[in-house]
Amino acid sequence: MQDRDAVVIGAGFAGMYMLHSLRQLGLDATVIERGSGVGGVWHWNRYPGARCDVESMSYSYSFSEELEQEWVWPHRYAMQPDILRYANHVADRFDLRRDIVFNETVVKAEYDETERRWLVSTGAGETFRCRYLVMATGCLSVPKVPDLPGLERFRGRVLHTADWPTEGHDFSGQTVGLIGTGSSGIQSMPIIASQAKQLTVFQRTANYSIPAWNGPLPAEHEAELKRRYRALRQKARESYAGDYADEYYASVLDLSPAEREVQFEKRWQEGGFNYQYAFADVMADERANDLAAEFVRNKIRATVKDPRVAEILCPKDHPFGSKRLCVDTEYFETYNRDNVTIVDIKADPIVEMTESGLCTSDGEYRFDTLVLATGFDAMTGALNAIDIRGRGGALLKEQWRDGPRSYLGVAVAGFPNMFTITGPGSPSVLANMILAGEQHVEWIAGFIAHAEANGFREIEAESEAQEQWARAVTESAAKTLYVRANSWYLGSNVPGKARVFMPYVNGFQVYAHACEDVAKSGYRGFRMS
Ligand code: NA7
Repeated sequence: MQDRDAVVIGAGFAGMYMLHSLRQLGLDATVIERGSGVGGVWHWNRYPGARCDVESMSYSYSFSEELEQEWVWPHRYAMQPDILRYANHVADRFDLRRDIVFNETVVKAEYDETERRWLVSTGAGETFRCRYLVMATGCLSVPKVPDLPGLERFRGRVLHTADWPTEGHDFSGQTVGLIGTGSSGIQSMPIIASQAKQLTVFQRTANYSIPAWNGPLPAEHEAELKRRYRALRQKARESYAGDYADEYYASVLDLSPAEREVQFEKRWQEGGFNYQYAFADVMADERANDLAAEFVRNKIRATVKDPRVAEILCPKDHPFGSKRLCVDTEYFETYNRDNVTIVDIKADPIVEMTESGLCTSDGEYRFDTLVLATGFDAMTGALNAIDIRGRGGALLKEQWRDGPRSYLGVAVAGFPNMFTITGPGSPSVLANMILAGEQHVEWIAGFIAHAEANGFREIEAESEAQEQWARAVTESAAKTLYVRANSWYLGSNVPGKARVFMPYVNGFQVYAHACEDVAKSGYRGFRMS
């Protein structure tokens, strides 16, 4: 048994900063990480084309001015190897590794009410006892493998984008099947197609995607951003998506048809998420959403030469942005290659896997390698994978059977001294994840400092505050078009998972102010003893 002031689970960006912040409070903390290195999602998702959809100058830590000034991002949007290099640099620069235990999976965390301590056990049989437990387990860290009948029969190689082999995989000369056309499928597909002899994409739902227009970050532009970094970071903290690029332009419906086309085209040419976030009514009004969606569909029709393929690729059964928007590099263009085929598996469903490929109702498709870009058990998957037992031995997973409930996305009633970073009920997955993580870490560290200074041994969300927050999360989502898709935001991508909208949709800035207010009020909604 090892005693610590705090245990943090997960050494992604949130976990690393949490460790740094706990040290600054003078606390003795250990991070337990199941992977062999830091970086979390960027450690596992090594598939070709993996890239961040938030610009790199924004998707980076803001807590250290020296760090943000010295680090050089080579591209406008950072590729996975660069982000992982950055994570490793941070771990070294702040000497974090000495307090991180790698290659250990936490299987159980149990609250001892008498001692007011958490007992955290790993699969290797190690137990840590601590006063504070911080779950930095990530929102997209449990890959989802689809239940394909006969998958075990397939003789070729199966790769999941979120569990990519460290040594990589060369598709040269291979025939490849790809299932999944979310962000991971859309990012990896053009690169797989450029290497493979033949690629067949099995698409269940067509997705909206905006070009990234990625490229080298010009040195003068970088220098200019670095000069204005403080102001830009502040702007990001006051924005909906936690990104300094985020700016409300206008309501789509207030624009004349001609002006609308100009504005859609402008955002399209800028690339990335701003196409969604620049317009105030796109996620709130169906008519505005339809116009934004049709503009994207027309771009697809203008890009993909075969009209039949273009129509398969045009999303029609969910509102624009209601599934996480994708940001691509030549995704639609790649369907013009001779070695790429698309199969619409909604029209022609997969029946079973075979030894050499898969069968749909139309016949067999053969391939050497199957790539699963089939997503994650998002937001609650990693928390529910651990046997977390709070007051009275209550199991978190059981408590969340009908959907997760938390106070501010950081704390759960009945689970004292435990915090969740970017947990369900927070806006993190709709925002810049590094900034969202920083905001949580700073708030949690502030609360812990408050508890330490006042001699509180137990701090816990009150059920009533939690219920109020959970209601606000659900009710605000219900007013938007986000709830109109079968997305991972709603848990509907995982069979049997409760259909509850998990992120807080009112914006990062509104959320951060709510957290600040709670802190300023002396932590309203928490019981402290
Ligand atoms: P996503 O966005 O959840 O996409 C998963 C894709 O896999 C999506 O197209 C799914 O179709 C498809 N899928 C999942 N299960 C199946 C089965 N059983 N059969 C066929 N197709 C299936 O995951 P990503 O990894 O791409 O991205 C996750 C997040 O990472 C992303 O949102 C960003 O935040 C970064 P469906 O739409 O469910 O019909």
